Amino acid sequence: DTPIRLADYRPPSHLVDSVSLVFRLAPGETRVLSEIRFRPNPALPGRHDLRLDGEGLKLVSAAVDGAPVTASPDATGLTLPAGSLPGGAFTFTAEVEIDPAANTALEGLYMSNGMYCTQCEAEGFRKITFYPDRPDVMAPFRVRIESDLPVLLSNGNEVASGPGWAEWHDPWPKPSYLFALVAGDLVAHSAGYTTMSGRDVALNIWVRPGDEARCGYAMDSLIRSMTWDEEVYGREYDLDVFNIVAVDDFNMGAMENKGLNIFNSKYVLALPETATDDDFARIEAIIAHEYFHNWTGNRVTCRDWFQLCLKEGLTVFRDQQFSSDMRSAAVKRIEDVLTLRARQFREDDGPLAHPVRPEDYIEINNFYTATVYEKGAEVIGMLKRLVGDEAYDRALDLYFQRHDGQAATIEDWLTVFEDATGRDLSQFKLWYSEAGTPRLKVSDRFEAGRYTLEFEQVNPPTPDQPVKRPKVIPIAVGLLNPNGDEVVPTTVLEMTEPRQSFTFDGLASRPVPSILRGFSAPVVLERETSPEERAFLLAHDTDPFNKWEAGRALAKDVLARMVTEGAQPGPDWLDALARVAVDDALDPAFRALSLRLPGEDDMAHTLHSAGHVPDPARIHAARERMAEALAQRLEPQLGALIDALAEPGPFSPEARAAGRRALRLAALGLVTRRDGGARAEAAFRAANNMTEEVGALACLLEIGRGQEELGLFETRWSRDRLVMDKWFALQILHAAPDQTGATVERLTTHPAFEWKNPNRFRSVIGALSANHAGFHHASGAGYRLLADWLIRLDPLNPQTAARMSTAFETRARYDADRQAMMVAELDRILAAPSLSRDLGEMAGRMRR
Ligand code: DPP
Ligand code: ZN
Repeated sequence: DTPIRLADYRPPSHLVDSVSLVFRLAPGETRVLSEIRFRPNPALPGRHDLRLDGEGLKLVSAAVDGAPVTASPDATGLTLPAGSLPGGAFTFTAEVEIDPAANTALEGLYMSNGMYCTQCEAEGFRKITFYPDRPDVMAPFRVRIESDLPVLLSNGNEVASGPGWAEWHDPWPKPSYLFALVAGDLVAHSAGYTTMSGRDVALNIWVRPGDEARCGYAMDSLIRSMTWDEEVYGREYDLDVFNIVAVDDFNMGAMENKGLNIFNSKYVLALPETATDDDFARIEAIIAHEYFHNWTGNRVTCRDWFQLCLKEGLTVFRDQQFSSDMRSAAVKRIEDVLTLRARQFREDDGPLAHPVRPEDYIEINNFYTATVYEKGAEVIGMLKRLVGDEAYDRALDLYFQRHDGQAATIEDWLTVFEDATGRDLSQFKLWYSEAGTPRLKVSDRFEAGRYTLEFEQVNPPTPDQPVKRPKVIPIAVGLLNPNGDEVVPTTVLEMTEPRQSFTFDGLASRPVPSILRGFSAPVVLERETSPEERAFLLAHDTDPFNKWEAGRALAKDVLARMVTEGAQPGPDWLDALARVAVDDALDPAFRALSLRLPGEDDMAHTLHSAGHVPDPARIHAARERMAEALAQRLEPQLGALIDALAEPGPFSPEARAAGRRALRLAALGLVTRRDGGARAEAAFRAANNMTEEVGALACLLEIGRGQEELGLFETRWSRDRLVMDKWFALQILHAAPDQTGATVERLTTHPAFEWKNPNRFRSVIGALSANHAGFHHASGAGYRLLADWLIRLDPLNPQTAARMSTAFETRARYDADRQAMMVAELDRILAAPSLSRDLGEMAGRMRR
């Protein structure tokens, strides 16, 4: 498979003025009739062949202006030679047959539990009909659906319907990846919304009968998203109806198809008894994310797939802003940084590292990554920090004004900021073109009232990018007096050189610096700091992110010494954490995050970066000892803490109540290590919501108990797919390292292990790779199991198989034996007889 390169981009030979489609739905043989109005692209003089993408289509007939097409399709499409085309505009018509019932890849038109559904991003539309399936070809679509199913949906507004058919018209020109169609026996949870200019919009969340009572939180999130986008970005919705459909079989989280968002049902359906607080938070964020795409993605789309971060980075940034406004901004920031480090820093550190805007790919589906999404959002956060909030708002207004209706590039995006602010962003642009996480080294000195911070940035090499240039790094800094008062409030230093110093004058004594406040840039801060200084910042920093970070760094230092030197956790860390745990002046959610110990994968990464070869079993054992020590230290306070945090009254999914539950469960986890599980068993039985039910069960599983509760849980929830996903995942996530493989083997023979369902597959096989010590067990059983299942899934669903193969991306951290076993598994994958392009590219890159 040959790579596609950004440098090879060519504008389309023809533009599309309108598309009209008819779908005659039948599970095994759906007919798709298309009528596409083309005209030569005026930007390209001369006459050109027209290449139409098409894969797996049975061509029944095709014509240009009524004259039959004589060319025949190849494996990836159909070429209409220039000589066979009229000089001006013309109409291409085609009839093709497709087989949605046989579509297990869940890309294009497929079936899920008797319902028809589409997923066209990135290149699924070519599995529906012949078309220039590229985002820079935009057109209005008219769609007629013929089927006996009661609900027939497509993009835009419904214009007519009758028994067995419906017609939809989407007036907004869109690329084919935003096309969607749904047909099924569905019911709607409906509401209305009046936009800022007074237009009424019908809102519907379509689900299977029986699920309509579970849509309330998603609908509420949608309405809050619509309001927020009007208030904060001045963006109004632009159709008469906004439809969301929940589907059980879906490769990703959700999809922003114009006017018809399609969601993985786990990000729509929620009741307090079935969904955890984390589920509620994710539903809110993803509903917002897809809705926000209506402007950042749909109205302004991407010229080509290399520009994916143009819509994804910006839309993640917007959904993060939204969640911060709805919840605690400090807690949201900490959670986002935890995710960034766990996924993106890890990716940047291994063979899959790539720039936020990649320069080549083999399969674009492999680039829906933490780097494009999460680092893409960080880059926008930095831009906003550098230009300031007011200039950011002006730039965004200009962006929408200038590029509405266009397929744009990162260059367009940065030019908007340059024009709005007068800044030169050529150095800043390196954040888009160079992979890797910069290291920021800091040293400081104090003399005669002058405090100097000296920074050095090191930009390590990544695959294919041996040499890097210095980045623009916004470093938010505050200074504290030794008595804990802030003497210099947060100031953003703009670093542009490899080494750079910044001075602060007029200080009475040597200050304590709080550096990279709010995690102002996605870099690794390297600074030799004493435990005392970390404890001081944990107690006194006014920046909540750095306050948490100080505790985190302290915990990681302690854990690292426990792993490498067999040390015991010292009183410094235990005392500092104990103070935070019972400090009622602090937000419970913040306290819960502070009590969360560093993850084992994170520790393996940290130890490897510090020059050690991480031993997963030792890391696991040390982390266990750390939890025991904390439980022992806090034991006298835990009971009272748990009782004080009990939530009287009905369940509320709001952040305040969720934070109290999080702290309560953190305390319960510690108590369980002391009381043998008595309190957790009682909490499990008393739970009236899924957060506490699953939280108490996890506490028990952590100490090797909970078998009886697992049985009760299974009996109670065996008919609920989403809840059963949790049941599968929990047992594997909390299995002891030498039990993980056996637990996976047992659960994969469970009758409810429907491995073709991506959620269920992820809940078992994804949980395997998320159990660090279990997956990296010295026997190699974890590696073997993962490879077995990837090889099995790949021929059916290459996208999900490829996504889950990234468990092997950390290979280089480990010892020679483990590396050899991982290599052997990657080789076995690469030798699989029907290896997909998706998994082939991933395994190939990880094998290098
Ligand atoms: N464009 C989709 C999203 O990120 C892909 N899953 O929202
Ligand atoms: Zn998105």
